[in-house]
Amino acid sequence: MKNYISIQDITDIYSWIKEAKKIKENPLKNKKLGKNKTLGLLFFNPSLRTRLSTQKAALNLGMNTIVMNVSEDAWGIEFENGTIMNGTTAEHIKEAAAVVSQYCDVIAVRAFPTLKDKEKDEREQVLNAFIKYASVPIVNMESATSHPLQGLTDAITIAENSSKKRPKVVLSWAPHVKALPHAVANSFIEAMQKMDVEFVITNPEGYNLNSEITKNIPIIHDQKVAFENADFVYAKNWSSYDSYGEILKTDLDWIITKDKIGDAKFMHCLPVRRNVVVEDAVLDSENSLVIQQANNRTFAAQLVLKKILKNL
Ligand code: SN0
Repeated sequence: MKNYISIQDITDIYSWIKEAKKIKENPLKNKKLGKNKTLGLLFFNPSLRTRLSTQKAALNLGMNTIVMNVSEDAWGIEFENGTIMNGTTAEHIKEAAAVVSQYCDVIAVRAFPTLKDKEKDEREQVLNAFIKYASVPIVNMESATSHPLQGLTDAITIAENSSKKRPKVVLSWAPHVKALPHAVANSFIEAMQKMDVEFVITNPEGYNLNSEITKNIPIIHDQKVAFENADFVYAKNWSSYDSYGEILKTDLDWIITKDKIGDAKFMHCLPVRRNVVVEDAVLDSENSLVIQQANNRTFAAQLVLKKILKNL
C-alpha cells in the first residue's frame, strides 16, 4: 500500500481487523521495521487522540516522528494555482510538500473542511495537494470528507465486542453546539458497508448525509424505531449536508440517553460533549466503548504504517 486516504483503501476488512488484533497483542513485534524512518505529522486543526495515537503507533514500529501545527506555526500555505501571492499566504503547497518530503518518509495530514464551500471540500483540496506534490506516502488523519483511521478503529472495536454473527449497528445523529464535519460519519458508514452487520442510520429530516456514501442504507428519521434491538449505537453530530454546513436543530431531542439505547454498546470517536451529545449515565456505564475505541486508534494507525513501511 502506498497512501492511506479512505476506507476504500482497505482491501479485505476482516483480514485487516485480524492483523490489527495481532498487533494489539504484541505491539512491539515489528519494532525494527521503521528504524531510521521518519513520520511527519502535519496538523491544520486540533487533535488529541490522532496526534498521540499515531505517534505512539510510529514509535511502536521504531520510527521517529516530527509534528507540526501547520496553521499556527508554519507560513501560510497557498493551495490555488496561478495566484498572485500578495496576500496572507507566504508559500505554495508545491514547495511546502516537496520540502517536507525531503525530511520525512511518510507524511500524515489533518485538514478539516471549510463547511462553507462544498465544492472545495469535496475535491479535498488540501489532502489532494499533498498527494500530488509530496514525493512520499500520505496518510489521511481526517480530511474534509473522511477519517479512515477512525473508521478502521471502529471496525476493529465492533469486531472485538460483538458476540453475534451479524450485530445490529445504528449510526445516530446527535445534537451539538457547533457545525461539525461529515468525515467521521462518512468513514464509519464506509467501514460498516464492508462488514457483515445490520446497519441503519438515524438522523433528523434535513440531516441526510451525501447519498453517494449512504447508498442503499436505510435512513430512519424516528430515532426510537432505529434503536430497536440495537447492539451498537454510534453517536455523531454532523452539520447539514444539503444546507451545507448549517445547524438546523438546536434542541436536545436527539441526545443519547440510557433510556433510549438500553443494553446497546455506546460508541463515539471523541471528543464528546457530555450532556449535549450523550448523557453522563451512558458514558459512565459499562456499555460505553469510547475509551477502548481511543485505544484502538494506536493499532489501526500501526497497521496502516506497517503496510506502508513494508512497501517503501
Ligand atoms: C471533529 C469532528 O470531525 O467532528 C473531530 C472528531 C475526531 N470534532 C470536533 O471538531 C468537535 C469540536 C467541539 O468543539 O466539540
